[in-house]
Amino acid sequence: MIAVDRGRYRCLVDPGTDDERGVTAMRARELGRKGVVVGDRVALVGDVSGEPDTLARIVRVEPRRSSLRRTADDTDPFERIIVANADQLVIVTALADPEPRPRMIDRQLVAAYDAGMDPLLCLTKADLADAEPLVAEYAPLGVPYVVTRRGEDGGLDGAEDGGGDAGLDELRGHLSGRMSVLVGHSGVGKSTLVNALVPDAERAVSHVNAVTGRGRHTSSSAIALELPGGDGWIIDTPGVRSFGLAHVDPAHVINAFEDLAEGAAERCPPHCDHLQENCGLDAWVDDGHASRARLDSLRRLLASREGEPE
Ligand SMILES: Nc1nc2c(ncn2[C@@H]2O[C@H](COP(=O)(O)OP(=O)(O)OP(=O)(O)O)[C@@H](O)[C@H]2O)c(=O)[nH]1
Ligand SMILES: [Mg+2]
Ligand SMILES: [Zn+2]
Repeated sequence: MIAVDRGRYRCLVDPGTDDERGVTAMRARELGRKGVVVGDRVALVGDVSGEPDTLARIVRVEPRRSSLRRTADDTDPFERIIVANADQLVIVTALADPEPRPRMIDRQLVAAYDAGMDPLLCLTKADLADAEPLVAEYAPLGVPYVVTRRGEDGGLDGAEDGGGDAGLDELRGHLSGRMSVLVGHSGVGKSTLVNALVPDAERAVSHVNAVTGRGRHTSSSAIALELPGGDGWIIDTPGVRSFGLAHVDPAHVINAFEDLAEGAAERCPPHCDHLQENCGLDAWVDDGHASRARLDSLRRLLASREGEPE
């Protein structure tokens, strides 16, 4: 399923074959309360010809390989699945307009680790501010990153003139052959990236308010688009204000840190949240098994689950 609009689900049937076609479907009653989200693999019955004015029915949702979830805030027990079956979470952050918010990045990293997705940091608008300070802050985490900018010709990272688009090319390399989902605050440039990557995407992008520099939630629903040459999929999502993490299990987060997970298994008391005095990871680091910067970063991520959501 690649897009949903007012109860109508757009599905791609027989992808990659000569019979590939878009089919519009509705939920069948037998689905019950089960949600269908972008990225889901579904079974269709009824008219699956894809002809105009035809409507198929979704009767089953296949088990998900991954689900990206968030809650409205940290106390909200009701979690929403945003996207299913994605391999990679591209955390899009503008270097300016809007200002980067490291706490939001941290929370999205936690969501990626919890979902078992590979995170990628995408720092946009490098034409407005230097990427170096933010890159340095995230270096201990070892999260891969790319930096993009608008070139003088108005194209993203000089993509328009066929030169100087190193950042965009690097991004293409990371996206190749997988299903990736772009997340981030409104106005950071997610749809702009999608338009640069998928020539006929025609995603609406905001006209930034010159006073606030803020986008106005231009994209209103998630959509999956195939990259040129069938080289993977990219999912554009609407900007979110917060990324509630009520559902996250800290054990999933530490499992993303191999060097520290081993120490936690050996040295920590049961159910350690790794934030208290009796945590065994300080000694693990003192003994030279991992760096202090790594532990500090892990603790910052774990702590990002506490307090006010951003
Ligand atoms: N200077 C500069 N502006 C950019 C860059 N990338 C995007 N923008 C601008 O930022 C504004 C917001 O871009 P969008 O692509 O609509 O942002 P979005 O993340 O899709 O926003 P939502 O759909 O609201 O979540 C637009 O005016 C873009 O032209 C960049 O690299 N440099
Ligand atoms: Mg958008
Ligand atoms: Zn511990």
